[in-house]
Amino acid sequence: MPGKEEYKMIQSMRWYGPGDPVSLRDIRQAGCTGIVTALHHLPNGAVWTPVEIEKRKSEVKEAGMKWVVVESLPVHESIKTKTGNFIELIENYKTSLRNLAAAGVSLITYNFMPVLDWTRTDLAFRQLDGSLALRFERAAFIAFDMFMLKRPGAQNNYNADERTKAKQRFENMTEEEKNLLQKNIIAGLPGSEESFTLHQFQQALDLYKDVDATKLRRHLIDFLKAVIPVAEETGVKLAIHPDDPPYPLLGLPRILSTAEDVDLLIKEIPSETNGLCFCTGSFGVRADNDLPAMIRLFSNRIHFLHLRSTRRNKEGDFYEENHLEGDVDMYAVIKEIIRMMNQRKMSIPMRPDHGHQMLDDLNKKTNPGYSAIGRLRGLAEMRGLELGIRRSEKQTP
Ligand code: DNO
Repeated sequence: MPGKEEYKMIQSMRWYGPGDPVSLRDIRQAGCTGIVTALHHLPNGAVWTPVEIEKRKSEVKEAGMKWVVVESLPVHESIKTKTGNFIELIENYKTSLRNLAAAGVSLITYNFMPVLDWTRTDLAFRQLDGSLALRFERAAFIAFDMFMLKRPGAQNNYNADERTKAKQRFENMTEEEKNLLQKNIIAGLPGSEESFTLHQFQQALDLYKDVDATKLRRHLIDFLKAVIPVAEETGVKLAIHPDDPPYPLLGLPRILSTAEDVDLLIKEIPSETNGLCFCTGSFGVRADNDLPAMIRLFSNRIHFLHLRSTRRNKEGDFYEENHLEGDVDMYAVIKEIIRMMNQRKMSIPMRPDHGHQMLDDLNKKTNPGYSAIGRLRGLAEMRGLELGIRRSEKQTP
């Protein structure tokens, strides 16, 4: 029986594959033993073959680490809308799960956000210390929606004050700023599976005109009912990533933003295989999401951890903070995680999610949010925090 102190967060980082400017060696030197990666070169919906999986697995192994989490095995838009060849796509998904399980890669992250994965308006929000953070600015986002995309009916999603601020914001933008904003929103952030032109983007949104939150939730449940038996049979765990940001955007439904949303999903599919990627940076944008309470509540379903912090303001904007600052109480979060791991007698993979672009990385081309040094800083801070909490708890009678 391992001792209590042996259940530790498995320190991991995301790696985008051989084209990632951050190397496996860099990640190893940051103190990681786990790699979170996906076969990004395969088109969304294609089967992940044993050959491709083995290739990635051995690259990671040769660097002295283990492929601990797949992020993401993407769910095709046709499965989300239940249109076109969705049945075949679900079969492909099952085959990929079987192939991954056979290779011993048994933790899979996915999301069910329509059209867009994570969304930010500004990828270089300068901090007082000169580092750059990712930011979501509500007025800029509404300006994009109403005056650049010109989405039919967009004005109905915002109140008068928001519309006025967005208009002013738009009128004060240079052409260059407009282009950048559009690119940031629809050209696909790293790890997003889709990338669009403005016209394609509106077409993608139109596919959801008859899909409201109830319907989307039903589609998620149907998808899970189809794949969970395969996951159970092969020992794979699924971990859904929450909506980022955790509220509807562009009139699209969002169904995994709150504790209530998670609860609904669990009630429908009680199997523990149906789990969560607990992302503090996504859930934490909402003041009504009590993160430590959610960890207690969903304890046995938290299969994977994304740890980072954000800071919000009254306007509905937020930016990504240093990992130990901002609105996420990382001390309380990690304390709960330690309690959860001890209770479940298992270690859970964690990645520092994003980090600021800083130091030497300011002179390099990096994947927004995924530069080496900012993530290393976050990881090191949280590693220390975990050790400190663990030690102090051991000393408490
Ligand atoms: C962003 C990531 C997301 C996440 C997907 C999971 O940094 O957390 O892109 O990988 O939503 O499917």
